[in-house]
Amino acid sequence: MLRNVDLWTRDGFFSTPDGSSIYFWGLASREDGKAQLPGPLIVVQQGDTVRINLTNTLPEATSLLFPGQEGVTVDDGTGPRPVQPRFGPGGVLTSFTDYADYPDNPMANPTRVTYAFTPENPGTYLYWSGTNVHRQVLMGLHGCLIVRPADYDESVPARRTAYGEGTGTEFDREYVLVLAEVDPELNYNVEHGFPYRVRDYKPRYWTMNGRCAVDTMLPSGVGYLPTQPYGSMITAEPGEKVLFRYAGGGIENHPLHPHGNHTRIVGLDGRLLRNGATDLSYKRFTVLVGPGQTYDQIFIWTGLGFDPVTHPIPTVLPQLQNLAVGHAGNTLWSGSAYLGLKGDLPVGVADLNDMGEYYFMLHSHEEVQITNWGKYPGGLMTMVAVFPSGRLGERHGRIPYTESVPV
Ligand SMILES: [Cu+2]
Repeated sequence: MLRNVDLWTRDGFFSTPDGSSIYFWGLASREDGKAQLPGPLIVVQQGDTVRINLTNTLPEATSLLFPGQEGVTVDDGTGPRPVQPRFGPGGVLTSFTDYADYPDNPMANPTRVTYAFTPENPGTYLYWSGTNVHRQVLMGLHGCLIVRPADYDESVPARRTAYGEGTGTEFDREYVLVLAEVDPELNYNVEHGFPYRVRDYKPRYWTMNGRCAVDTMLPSGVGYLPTQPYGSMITAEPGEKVLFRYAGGGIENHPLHPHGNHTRIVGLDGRLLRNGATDLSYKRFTVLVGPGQTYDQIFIWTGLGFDPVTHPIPTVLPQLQNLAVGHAGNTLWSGSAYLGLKGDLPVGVADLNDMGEYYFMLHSHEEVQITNWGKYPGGLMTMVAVFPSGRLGERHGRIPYTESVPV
């Protein structure tokens, strides 16, 4: 199937929970749309003909690279040709790939180019600018590309997989976490046309799907974060297979873990961890997501099936007076150690727990990365919420075929 994706580069501002509004460069999926951080999630299928139409409105040339895709072509109006690095006077590398020029360039090169490729392998990929990478990728020109396997069928559990039927990558829900960092000095200097030395790069904010905690836990598409549409809240029911797709969009390492749980890494950089019949998947607690890497993982929470009558937790549970609950005036704790039950909370503490669901953190273990300009909590942090069986509904953690419109 032909999949046509239109992208426009734009500038804009994004918000941080400590009240900052930061200039950035991003991609919009409509001509009159806002730039967004990260770029639009692109979902295609193995074997599709994918066409990415990039229109540049920024004050410098820009481009898109598709690491992991082969045979990428570019068409600037003169017919498709293989992408290649571009060199300026004196043989100086000016771009890792063919670019869309900036609108006011007196050379009058095209400001719109079309990249095309046929994804051969399912998995999770990144896309990002290949021009002035040290500035443009960090300014926000990066995003995630999901390639569904050729036999993907959301309505058939055996075919709702990351890598195809029989690969052990079935999932009930899936979540994408694109990780990056922000040095507001860079953004400020680009905004005002001031010089900036790359070696001075010092991030103060870390973003998960373009947001800093605690905004990461807000729903997708909230109106007060118009340039940061993607939430990172993870929800599941006991025993479900939850696919985590981590993608390293910045230039730092991000060591992520969900508290008290391992994940099984089934795919790395868009490749299934299997050699012939040999399963090479493995379990990890902390996953070090390097720049440009992607990790596909299956997470299963069982909770060991504890029940207050038939299968009690085999220890003496602390009593309320021995717990520190709700020092901020509210709590997500249910008051009970058992899933689906609620218990007493200290007087005056507001109860934010809905139905006895569990919450635990998923965060970076490089601890400066869980601050917003030095203030904890922030940055690369979100929550996993486990709901009682049958109570969550089907629509959480289902990524539709959005952004890439069939022609
Ligand atoms: Cu931790």
